[in-house]
Amino acid sequence: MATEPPTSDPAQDAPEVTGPRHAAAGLPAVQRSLRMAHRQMGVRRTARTLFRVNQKEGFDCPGCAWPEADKRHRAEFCENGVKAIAEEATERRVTPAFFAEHGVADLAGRSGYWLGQQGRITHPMYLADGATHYEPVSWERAFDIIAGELQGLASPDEAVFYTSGRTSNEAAFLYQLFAREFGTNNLPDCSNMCHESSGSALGETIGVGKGSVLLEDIHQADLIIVAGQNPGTNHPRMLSALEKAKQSGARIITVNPLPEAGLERFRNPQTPRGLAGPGTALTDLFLQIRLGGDQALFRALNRLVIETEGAVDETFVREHTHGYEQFATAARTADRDETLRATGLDPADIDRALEMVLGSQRIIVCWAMGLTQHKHAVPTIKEIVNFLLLRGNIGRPGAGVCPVRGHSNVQGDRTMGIFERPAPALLDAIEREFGFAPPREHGLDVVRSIRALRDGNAKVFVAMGGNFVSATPDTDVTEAAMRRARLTVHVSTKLNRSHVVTGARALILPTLGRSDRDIQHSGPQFVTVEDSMGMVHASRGRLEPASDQLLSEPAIVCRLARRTLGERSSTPWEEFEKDYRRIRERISRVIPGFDDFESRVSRPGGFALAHAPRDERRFPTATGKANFTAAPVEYPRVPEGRLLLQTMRSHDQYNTTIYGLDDHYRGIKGGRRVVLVNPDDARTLGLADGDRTDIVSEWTDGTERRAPGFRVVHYPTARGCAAAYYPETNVLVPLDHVADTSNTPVSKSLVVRLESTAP
Ligand SMILES: Nc1nc2c(c(=O)[nH]1)N[C@H]1C(S)=C(S)[C@@H](COP(=O)(O)OP(=O)(O)OC[C@H]3O[C@@H](n4cnc5c(=O)[nH]c(N)nc54)[C@H](O)[C@@H]3O)O[C@H]1N2
Ligand SMILES: Nc1nc2c(c(=O)[nH]1)N[C@H]1C(S)=C(S)[C@@H](COP(=O)(O)OP(=O)(O)OC[C@H]3O[C@@H](n4cnc5c(=O)[nH]c(N)nc54)[C@H](O)[C@@H]3O)O[C@H]1N2
Ligand SMILES: [Mo]
Repeated sequence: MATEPPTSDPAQDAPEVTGPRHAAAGLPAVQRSLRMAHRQMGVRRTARTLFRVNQKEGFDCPGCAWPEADKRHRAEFCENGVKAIAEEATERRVTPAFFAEHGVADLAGRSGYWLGQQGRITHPMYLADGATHYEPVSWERAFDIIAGELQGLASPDEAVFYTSGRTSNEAAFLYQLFAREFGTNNLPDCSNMCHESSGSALGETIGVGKGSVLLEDIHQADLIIVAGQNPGTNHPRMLSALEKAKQSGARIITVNPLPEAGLERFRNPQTPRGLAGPGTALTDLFLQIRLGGDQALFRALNRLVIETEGAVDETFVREHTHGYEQFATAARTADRDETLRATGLDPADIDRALEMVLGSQRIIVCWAMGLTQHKHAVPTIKEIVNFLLLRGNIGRPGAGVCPVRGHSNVQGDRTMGIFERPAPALLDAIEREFGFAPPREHGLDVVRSIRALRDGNAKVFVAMGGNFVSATPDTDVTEAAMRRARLTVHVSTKLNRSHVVTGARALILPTLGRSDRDIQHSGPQFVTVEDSMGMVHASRGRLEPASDQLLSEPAIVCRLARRTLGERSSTPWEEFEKDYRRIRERISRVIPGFDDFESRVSRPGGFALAHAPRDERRFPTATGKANFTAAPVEYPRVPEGRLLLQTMRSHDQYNTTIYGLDDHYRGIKGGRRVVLVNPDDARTLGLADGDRTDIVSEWTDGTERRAPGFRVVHYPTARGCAAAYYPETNVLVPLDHVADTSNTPVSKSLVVRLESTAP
């Protein structure tokens, strides 16, 4: 039976439930975030910091990847961005004295929330083989330890280099360069658990694995479909863009099993009407879909479009697409009863959606984890591409695909070559520029890395940011896998569970965050990032770092590379560390689209990367056209007496970082161990609101996994569906249950039963 990682403290978990809200943001949101900022940073530091967020001369918000508008407000941040910044710019410190007081066993018994609340890590720390406590270590010695372990491996492929999505372009470029010069493509990243399905689907169908819209397109669309995304919590600045679109006449369809407050109504704190008045109603049509029903929904809409005289943009289809006939044949067989079973929707809702689609000239579909973390995520997103292609909604203003990315630079990290399956063209460019032969075999993604660690095939694990053991599936398996490593290394800003579930030896390397000043030999440095819409811009931190022992991420990679590769490498690591312009020079020669990088990124606001489908309706796919695809429709089947569970974020967390215990818009406070169940399902299952249950996931291979001690909350989610927070429920997700093609863990569709326990 699975045990529970102490992400939230079961003993102290006492959720109070007041029911869902129906509007987001407004003055209370600003007040909530300022209270937290004052607690972490004090009043003066708060004011100094917040007015630099997302300004042209300031730093990029470490919150989400939503782009900044060209015309900036004085306060270009949101409630949850403020929380992300307060977490990073906190004045609390985790010092060597802290580690002397708290041994690893002690820390391993603390909740993730508690660990995060202790503050910024100030010194490099080392956990020796068999030691009970981390001890301070010099940077020199830390790099010696890592280099020693790496050099001792039988093959470079026994090392794994993970990246989380806050890492800057400069650091990411150096990190992949180092891994490849060392000799491996084992570069898993958080994308593997996030938008990998989007990249897979878009790459094959439109030829570019990124979204095809800019912020202006959102403002100009006349229909925006938001499917599987909760922007009120996870991309709050997106609500301003949706509001603006509405004010120009756009309509919004929301597709979600949950009624999310942020999509119902938005009170924009930057306008008088939003601050004190009623705000703007956003959603015109709410399709309360069953988990995993989206492919069936879009297939049904596609059939209806095809069958409507004159609805297909035939010129576009003829000139720019491939595979229409085959797709249309498959779509015509879409079965109405099956659609209703898969989606749980009312036929009238589908008709109303069709009417809105046919009445619109410029359609954008936005999505996030609600679509990407399913077994059939890739075909689902391909069906959305089919949907947009049918009416020519890719490659013109106000229309396109809009996967909304998570981490603030997760898209940029991929652009810089953080990918376990690099394109040959990237490797050729690296070889030309740096004169070594990078490995050509594909490396390990997240799930495969865990298997390799579990099976003893990977022995050294290095993480550039993130919290690998808490973010990944099958917590028990993953933790056991990590403990088999010889050495685990984390480049981190804050303490987390991955620092206490370690290999035989472990290192914590403390680094600068986005808001911190970065001064190197040639003077103050800036780094660059790419947002969800392919805009690249500079980010300059100004705060005094948490201690004089911190090194920047680029500096850490450069020193590690020099120490590990030694004479073998002719890469000028020392020059790179001294002056990040030298890194950007190389990026401009290796990564397509970055010509003249330094001067373009020095312009206020930065520049937009080219995107062939968006800019010129050119589709660089295998067929040279945009591809229709005709995958069979799939949806999760749920046996009698079982529910389908999604694992999602509360309003008060950033992935595995728990800010607090207030999921404000869902009206759940003071605890996180809740399972949201439709009241009708709950009655059928004999579960009263407030009952205690274990959540048990059941898999076709006959295995079960258990997360104990959840409070049942009657909540208006779609019938047959349930919801609980991540990462408490990651124990329930089996390592081997992943999306086809993208290999992303299926965190949004777990078949579960709820087992009542004594009150
Ligand atoms: N404040 C804050 N901001 C964040 C993050 C954070 O943790 N906190 N995380 C960042 C990261 S890395 C990411 S990837 C993004 C995540 O942003 P989201 O994807 O918005 O995050 P989730 O909480 O996973 O929410 C999934 C949403 O999809 C819905 N959903 C679930 N399953 C389905 C389905 O089968 N079909 C449909 N149509 N809907 C479904 C859920 O009800 C929920 O509204 O946010 C980023 N921004
Ligand atoms: N069940 C379930 N599992 C999921 C998901 C889900 O919806 N459900 N979502 C998945 C998704 S979308 C994602 S993206 C992953 C997230 O996986 P990760 O990216 O690995 O996790 P985070 O919680 O974002 O990482 C937080 C840690 O990053 C470090 N950090 C913060 N800022 C910096 C910085 O500037 N530099 C460095 N070096 N370190 C920094 C801090 O030490 C902090 O503790 O989780 C995935 N896991
Ligand atoms: Mo993500």
